[in-house]
Amino acid sequence: MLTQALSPNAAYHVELEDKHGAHNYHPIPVVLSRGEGVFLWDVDGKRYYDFLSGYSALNQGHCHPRIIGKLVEQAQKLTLTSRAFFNNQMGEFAQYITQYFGYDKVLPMNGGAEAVETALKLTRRWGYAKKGIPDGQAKIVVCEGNFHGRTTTIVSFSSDPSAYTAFGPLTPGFIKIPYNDLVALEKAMQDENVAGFLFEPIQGEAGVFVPDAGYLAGVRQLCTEYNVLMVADEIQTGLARTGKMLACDHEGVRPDVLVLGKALSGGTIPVAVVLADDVVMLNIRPGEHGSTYGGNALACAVTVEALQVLKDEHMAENAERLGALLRAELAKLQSPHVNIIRGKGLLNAVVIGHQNPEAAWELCISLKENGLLAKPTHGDKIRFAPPLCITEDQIMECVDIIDRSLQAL
Ligand code: IF1
Repeated sequence: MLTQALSPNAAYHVELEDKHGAHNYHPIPVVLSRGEGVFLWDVDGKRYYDFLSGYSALNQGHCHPRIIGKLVEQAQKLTLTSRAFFNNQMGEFAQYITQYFGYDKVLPMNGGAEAVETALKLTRRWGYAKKGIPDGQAKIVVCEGNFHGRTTTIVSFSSDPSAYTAFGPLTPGFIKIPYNDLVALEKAMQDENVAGFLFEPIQGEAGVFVPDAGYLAGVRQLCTEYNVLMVADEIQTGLARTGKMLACDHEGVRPDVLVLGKALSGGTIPVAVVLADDVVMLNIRPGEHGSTYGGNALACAVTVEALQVLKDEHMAENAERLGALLRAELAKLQSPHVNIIRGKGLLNAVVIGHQNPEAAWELCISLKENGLLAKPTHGDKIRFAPPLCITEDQIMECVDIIDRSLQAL
């Protein structure tokens, strides 16, 4: 079984998790106990490059000293009051994040799926209050291949059977169209009950699928023309990951509703937000939406620091430059097993081609042996997304690890 290749110490943790934890994951067999910057260490002291970055929650790197410093400092003063009372962190946080991204208002939640749910409720509410859609008739357009989280409503419009099968009854009110297809989008929007278009500027779970140049600008134009809210889920693509602060910045477009999560707290605590202007946000009034932990003092303080670190350390520029380097160096390897290399900034994926259907998994095992952690998705794709503090020398060392692992395939 899984634990055979592990040290007794690592096997101990894996067996406990297997025995007492739900079986909703299939991890790479490595047990980690420490992280710093681009590195992780396992329980036996072996060091690895982290090429997953907690699915982009760790853009700033593991245990960033400024973020951990703020976390500890605030944790010793005040962590949570609930929104039944005011706290002395939320106001400054709200001012900071709305100015940072250029929106009137922020609504803080915790996990990404919660923030997406919030965006869906805001979109429907705007549809009724401002667009005049008859009650109960609002529709939201989404894309095939989407990933927006795991709640019952969100899995209702997934096109991945493993996400929705036997979790019904499913929530109605969603129209699915192909991704990267402006013609299909325009056709869907002709239905006057469409309130919004929810999409990822780059599809993450689909295997880092980058749309054609002009897609984001086209989406913006159609949303404006048809009076439909442009709702961008930048939970994975935002916060400097793709080489700009937001992936939408690559085409200079501003969504009406912006959803962020993951790296908002630099991998420390769950923080996700929805940003929008008053015309959208003020349709929800006191008592109509909320969350016990949303906007807690600890999260607010940590988020301000994590966002400031992204700017102070020029992480978007670093992602842009080193992402281009990574893709160019991987292409030079000319491996017969790498069919496609794609991505933007440091959000990248390779598509593995091999007669063995387990090749991507085996490559990840071999990468692990050679000191680099990555995880396959959909069988044949491997995401290469290190923390954005990685250096040029480190990228070159990682390319060498990938080269050696590919050759062993
Ligand atoms: C898991 C993928 C990444 C997201 C977008 C919302 C959420 C996510 C665009 C929900 C979450 C995750 C969750 C993680 C795997 C992962 C993922 F492979 F599924 F696609 F990152 F690439 N919108 N993405 O990517 O956020 O509720 O999880 O905070 O283990 O399920 P959450």
